[in-house]
Amino acid sequence: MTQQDLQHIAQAFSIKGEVAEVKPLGNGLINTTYKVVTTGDTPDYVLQHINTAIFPDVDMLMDNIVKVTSHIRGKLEAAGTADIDRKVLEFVPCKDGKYYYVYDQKYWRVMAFIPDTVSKSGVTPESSYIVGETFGDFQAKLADIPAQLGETIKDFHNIEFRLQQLKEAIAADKMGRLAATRDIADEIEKRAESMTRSERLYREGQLPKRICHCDTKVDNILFDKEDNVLCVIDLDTVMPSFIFSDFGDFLRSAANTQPEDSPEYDKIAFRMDIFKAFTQGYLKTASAFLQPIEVENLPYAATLFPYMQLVRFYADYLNGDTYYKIQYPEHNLVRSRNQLTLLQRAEECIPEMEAFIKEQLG
Ligand code: GN1
Ligand code: MG
Repeated sequence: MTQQDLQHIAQAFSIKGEVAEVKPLGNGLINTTYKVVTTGDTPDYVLQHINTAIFPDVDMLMDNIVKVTSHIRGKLEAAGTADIDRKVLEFVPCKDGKYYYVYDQKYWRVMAFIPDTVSKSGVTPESSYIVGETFGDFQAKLADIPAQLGETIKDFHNIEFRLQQLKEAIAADKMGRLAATRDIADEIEKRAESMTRSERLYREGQLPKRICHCDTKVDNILFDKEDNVLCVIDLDTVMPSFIFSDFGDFLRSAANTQPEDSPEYDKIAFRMDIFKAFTQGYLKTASAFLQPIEVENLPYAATLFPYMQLVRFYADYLNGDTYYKIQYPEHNLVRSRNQLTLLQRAEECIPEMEAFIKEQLG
């Protein structure tokens, strides 16, 4: 893309002011991001190329995002919140009213740039508390959204679907990798009944789906320079799911003492200090809307996500590594054994998790 192309794309949106320059911004792994600098004192913008290999339905994607950001904005306005433009993302439509622009067969979108922000990464009990509080608040604000949202990645966190994919991978055993790793298949099978309970409860009408973020981590929060939370970002995976998605997937990565592809399985522990800090923050903002069945199943959620990731990594290993990028031939096998170990360590903590939640709710 030349500078001229990028400026042309930016001008297709209803932005204020004249574009002076479009320059690279950040280092996202999925979408490519630029900053649109305007001349004079008009606001700046963020221009993003949408990765349609992962998010093929751009109409659904942008429709979800606009519904969610508008609903949150309405809540902030009703509460008389100050500085609303810093507390929720604002997407800018094109001159034809659509929230994306197609150029050279690529899909682009624009949002307002929020100046003077700080991003964080890494895991501490303090940051985990903030992540819990912030994403609990995000779910709380969206708990009464009247609009229907679509699944931007269909069946993304549906464990029955993931087990079905694994079943097919086992039946095909394309690479002949099953025999030597059968212990993993057995560990998965032995838990299949108990791990699919969320989907059963949903079918029985006992467990709701709500609007979840589905990529809960501190990197997806913008802070101001005084370390106050401004807003949640990276809304592509915002979709209907069980609240377990935001709760469990955060802990899957944050509470593991090792990276998810570490082969040092004996060093893997489930960090209860992270669980406690995160859960405390989460319950502070989410307990007002959570139903008892959701709260009761939070420890289950903490085991469901290592389990689901185990199923996904192992299926990909059996299929010949077609989904997750690998650096060496056994990479997905190592990831699988890592997640299996994390699952076992998390299972051992369930009584302590239950006691902690009970204590929190008094
Ligand atoms: C993928 O691309 P990344 O790392 O943000 C995957 C997640 C998995 C994660 C495991 C769209 O996320 O669901 O938990 O890898 N995202 C997709 O590392 O499949
Ligand atoms: Mg991600």
